[in-house]
Amino acid sequence: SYNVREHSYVVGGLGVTGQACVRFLLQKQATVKAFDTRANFTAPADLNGDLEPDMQAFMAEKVTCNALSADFFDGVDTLVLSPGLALDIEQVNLAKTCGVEVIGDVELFARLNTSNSSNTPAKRVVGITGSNGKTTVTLLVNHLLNACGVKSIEAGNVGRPVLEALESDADVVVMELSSFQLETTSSLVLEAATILNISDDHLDRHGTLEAYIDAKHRIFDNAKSAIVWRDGEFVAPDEHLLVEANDNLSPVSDINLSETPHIEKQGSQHIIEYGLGESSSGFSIATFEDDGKLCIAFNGEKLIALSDIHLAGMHNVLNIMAALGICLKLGVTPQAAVKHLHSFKSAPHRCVEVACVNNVRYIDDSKATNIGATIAALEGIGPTINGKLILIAGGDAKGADMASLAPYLNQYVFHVFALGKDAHLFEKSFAHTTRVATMKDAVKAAIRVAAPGDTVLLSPACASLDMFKNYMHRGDTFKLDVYDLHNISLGAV
Ligand code: UMA
Ligand code: ADP
Repeated sequence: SYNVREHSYVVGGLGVTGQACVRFLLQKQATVKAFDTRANFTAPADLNGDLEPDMQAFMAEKVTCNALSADFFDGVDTLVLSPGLALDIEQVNLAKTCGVEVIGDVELFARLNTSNSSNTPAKRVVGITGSNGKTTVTLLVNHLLNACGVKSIEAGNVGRPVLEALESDADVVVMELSSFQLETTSSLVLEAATILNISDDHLDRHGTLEAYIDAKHRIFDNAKSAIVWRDGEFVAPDEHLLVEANDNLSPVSDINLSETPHIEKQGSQHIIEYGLGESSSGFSIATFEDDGKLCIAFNGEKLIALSDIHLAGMHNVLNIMAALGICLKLGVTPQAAVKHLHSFKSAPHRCVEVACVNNVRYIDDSKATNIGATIAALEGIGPTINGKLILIAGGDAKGADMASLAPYLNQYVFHVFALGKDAHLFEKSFAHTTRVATMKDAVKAAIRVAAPGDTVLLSPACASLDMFKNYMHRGDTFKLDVYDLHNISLGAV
């Protein structure tokens, strides 16, 4: 079994992930030092409250922010790399040259999450990735499981480092996995895995869509089952195989398929499919004779009417189906889980109405950091409103081209006010675009154009980092500017 005391670690990057790794390894008395590539790095104490004394000492003595010396990795066998650091940076190259294994915190979790490495049984883990909807589905699964009496905790890209979840007393870990985390993970055993959808994102780091898809597909490598969107492109575990429940799980690559009858290909009962069309198996949309309403159905059986679902947009119906499928793989039936949908509160900055002034609605969808998310917002909101839709967008497009957004802008949007580094891409793709310098200018301009019945939507299709600390800061700035320009005090709404 894997014992951290038998290894010597370097932690690469000291953000949320890196600090959690250091804290964990110090607690387990492993040998560890760290580097951060930011020359001016100082431990952000406010991330975790005040740092404990051993962490403070570590930050003062064991962190290198300068170029690494040639002997930095002497005696080290494992580099635990943060997801924000690319695999091709010079520090990683040096590690590889020195024969050091490069893994992420999720891989460390995977190696430690075995029943024989401690007295507690391994936690059951489910994994959720995709370009959009990861956080929503992760939080929803966690909510439904807890509501149905399964002690679970959410972790990963959603914000809680996975090693914290390992130390928790939860029985189930619902893991949101980014493509960056999957790149450095190879032995994570999952009860259920899903790639919700794939659209262009993070091409600045992965280089090509293929490389991004490959990273996402690693989620199926040691998954026992998959939850698959029937109509989604690139989301099914095609050549990847699902491993049956087996006490002696080993990575798929080590298994000789012809001699291993317990491994089944796609199409087996280990796949649960879902989609918005009709189907007698898995999750589908159907009407039933009793009331004729459109409903989510499972194996042809009615679960809930769409009109009883409070999350906006058909993309959320897909998210709900995926979540119900994952819960089922943990033994919670869709019939039981669906009863707790209404008590789920969607996360902030995801298509949330933040104000309605003079009958103009202001919607914060700052979390739409790629084109796919903005399309979902336009398709979700566009058909439901009578007035004009005014869009505030722009930021860092991360190498994506706004051309694929153009048809949706043409169909639903009256005018775009474009912000940030890649504002020009909107001008190029949509004639009715005006560039603005700040969020306040964007809101001011939108107010000028808006009439009663109209909707002002912040759904940027871009990352926020060129102008804001993060997407939360961007969404909060939008809301504050809306309030400020209407002379509303924050306490009033
Ligand atoms: N950085 C450096 N040098 C370093 C370390 C970090 O320049 O040595 C920079 C990175 O390039 C990045 C930032 O600092 O711009 C943060 O990087 P990090 O690896 O330290 O990130 P963490 O603070 O550990 O947070 C990460 C995830 N962030 C990223 O993958 C960039 C968080 O997801 C996640 O919640 C957290 O681990 C806990 O698991 C955030 C995110 O934006 C929400 N994820 C991307 C997304 O959802 O699109 C992938
Ligand atoms: P992620 O964690 O993958 O970024 P979130 O749940 O935080 O996903 O949602 C991000 C953005 O994507 C929001 O703007 C949200 O409205 C939109 N979104 C959520 N689910 C989907 C989906 N299934 N398809 C497309 N867009 C979605």
